[in-house]
Amino acid sequence: MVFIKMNGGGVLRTQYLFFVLLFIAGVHCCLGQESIIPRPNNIALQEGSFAITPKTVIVTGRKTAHTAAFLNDYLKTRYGFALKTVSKTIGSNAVFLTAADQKGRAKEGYRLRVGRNGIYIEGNDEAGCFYGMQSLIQLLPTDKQAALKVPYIKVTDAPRFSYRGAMLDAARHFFSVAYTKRFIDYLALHKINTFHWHLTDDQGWRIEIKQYPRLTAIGSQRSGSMVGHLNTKHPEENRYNTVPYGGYYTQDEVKDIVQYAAARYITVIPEIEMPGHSQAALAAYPYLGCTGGPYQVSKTWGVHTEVYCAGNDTTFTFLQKVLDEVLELFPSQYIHIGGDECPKIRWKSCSRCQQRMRVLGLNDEHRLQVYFMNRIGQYLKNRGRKIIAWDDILEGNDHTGRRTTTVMSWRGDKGGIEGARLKYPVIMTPDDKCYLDYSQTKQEDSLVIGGYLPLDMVYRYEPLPQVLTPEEGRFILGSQANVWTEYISNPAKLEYMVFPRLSALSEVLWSAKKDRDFGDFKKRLADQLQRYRLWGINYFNQ
Ligand code: TNX
Repeated sequence: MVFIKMNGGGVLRTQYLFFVLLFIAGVHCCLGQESIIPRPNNIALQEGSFAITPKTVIVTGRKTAHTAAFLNDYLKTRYGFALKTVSKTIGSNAVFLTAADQKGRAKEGYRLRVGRNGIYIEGNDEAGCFYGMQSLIQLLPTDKQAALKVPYIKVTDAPRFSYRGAMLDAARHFFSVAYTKRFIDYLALHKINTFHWHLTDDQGWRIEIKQYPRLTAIGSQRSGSMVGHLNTKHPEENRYNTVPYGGYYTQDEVKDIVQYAAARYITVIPEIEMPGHSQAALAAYPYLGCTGGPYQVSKTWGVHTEVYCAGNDTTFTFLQKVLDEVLELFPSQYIHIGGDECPKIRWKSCSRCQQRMRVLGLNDEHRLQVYFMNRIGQYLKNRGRKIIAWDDILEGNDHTGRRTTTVMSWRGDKGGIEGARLKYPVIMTPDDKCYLDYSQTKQEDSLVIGGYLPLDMVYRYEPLPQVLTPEEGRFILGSQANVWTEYISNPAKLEYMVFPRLSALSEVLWSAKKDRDFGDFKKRLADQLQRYRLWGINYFNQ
């Protein structure tokens, strides 16, 4: 554009300027800039660089095998060659990987040193070594053809929060096994350590349960999907297509994904929603609802009236058997049991629910939900697991019981603040700061759910609310990006919504608060976007 508008002299001047800029960029590069995201705690750049060539070896052992494998896979797919792995070497043309497991050192922390004698990554534990390798990856050129020169550098680093999550809603739209793995890779590249997998909802049940085959035979399929936005005020205006939509993960696929994530130090937490957001399960087994149905796997987004019957013991038998299978597949300490947005309309007019309330002396339906969640929570606790639930779990609760639930605060910070004050462990996922299904631009062409959450707002998000005392603040385990997929039907759109906002959140979660600086982040982001190109991510360009 600039060239077309200018006269001849203008073109010359522009060319001159171009070379000056190129020169500055060259100097900039040779002085050894780095652009690691999330920002490490300490970095010291030195003059000189180490070249990784096909002759370089990786010195690795049992504890660092996953790290070596990821690095080699990365080098192979991005630069076309992998390195030989050895258990020791006397040479210095090597990447030395160690995982110390020393008590007293910061969990997931690492030291990375690049110098004349090789590249050394010392993890405080296995995961730490993996994260050191992630930082090393970000020191490599983003040009596939360039020599793999790594600047001499010393990095010491450890994360600020122990829970660094991302949630993907696979229920509203289904993402293939292959793509889900890719998504997990992207999380690893951002030093995220938890993948919260939203597997069931009104619009689809996505996990095979052998004892209840109709959950997938019926519950994973819907007869169409919404076209355009959900209109809650005028439901008669909602429009739908008639394209059958469905998909689910077999148990073998689930195991494969859990293992794939584990090799990247990512824990997969499954979410099995209850008592609301359960219409797909009711469509499969109508006896689980208060009215007995018939029900359909929903085509409409939003909150649904039909929920599991809380008065029927069969509901609990069903959920317990489902969870038995889920526990076999997911070794995670936590199981997410939902608990959000459960209308009480059906319970109010259900004789069995009302009977249960009378017997237990519960004076309203919120209490019945507390009973519901506690009963399942106890079942899981007896099997050595802990539950996570959305902040709705705090409603109607007298908080006399033990704090076995971790609260996921989604309706702003409110639930998290209340939860921490009541001494519940808390994960912060406030919708206005962490919902990556919200629009990142004021002029969004594509369909989005609403809400405005630009990059800098994510970056400036502080998971530790100021109003909490240090004592209360200790209950905040970390934070998580949530990606609900009502209006995200394919990987390209998903990536457009998630990146680069996940870069911003990764820094919120990992880096020291005092080092957070949006201007500095933006500078490093330019390189990160180049890396996104290298990784094939369809990111949103500001
Ligand atoms: C509310 S966040 C929900 C989800 C929707 C989301 C849309 C939460 C616990 N429940 O079911 O997908 O809003 O942003």
